[in-house]
Amino acid sequence: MKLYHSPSSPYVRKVMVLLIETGLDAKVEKVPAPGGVSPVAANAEVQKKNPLAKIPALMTNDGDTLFDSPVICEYIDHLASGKFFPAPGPKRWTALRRQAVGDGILDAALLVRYEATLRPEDKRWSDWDKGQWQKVEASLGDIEREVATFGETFDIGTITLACALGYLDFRFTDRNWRAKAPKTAAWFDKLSERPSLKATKPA
Ligand SMILES: N[C@@H](CCC(=O)N[C@@H](CS)C(=O)NCC(=O)O)C(=O)O
Repeated sequence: MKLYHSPSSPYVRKVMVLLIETGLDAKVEKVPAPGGVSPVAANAEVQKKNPLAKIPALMTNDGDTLFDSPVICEYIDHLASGKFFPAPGPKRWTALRRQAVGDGILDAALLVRYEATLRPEDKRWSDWDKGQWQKVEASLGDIEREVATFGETFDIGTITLACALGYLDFRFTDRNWRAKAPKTAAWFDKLSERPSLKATKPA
């Protein structure tokens, strides 16, 4: 299998954590998207495999390409023991909801980053930044209210939340999310000691 990969992509990180946790890491060749990916200039190589021109994209041994990260993660989990996506029932709905919150934080944070790094300065719109960041903060508020119930749960939900928080640390240090969600920060710091998260921490 081959994975379009970038060490700074938080969605790729989800996939990498799953690969390491399931022991399948060595079976997947990591391929950098040549020249990188951008929402304003589709990467032609990646787009041959994923019409959305986004990473991660996983080329399977059957000749299919899977995307996006929730689909790839569930596929990897299926190839292994099926431990990180609970079977249909309350645990699964909770895990998938948490995955949606984590992915949603990332989607909003990435839009903020693209606005700040890609949009020409004279065309930037501060309401855009505010609107997207408000989603990040509301989501952090939800996690902060729920985090005491996480216990030792380590599934696709908590993995995604960890990748989202790691991305906020990586790209938005100045916004200091930790001050607004101290219980979440403590949970995240403990979870970050796990080898799969240490090995994939963006530098
Ligand atoms: N929903 C997708 C999001 C993937 C995504 O946005 N990846 C970024 C890199 S971190 C990307 O490829 N951006 C290029 C673009 O938006 O065209 C997933 O979960 O995999």
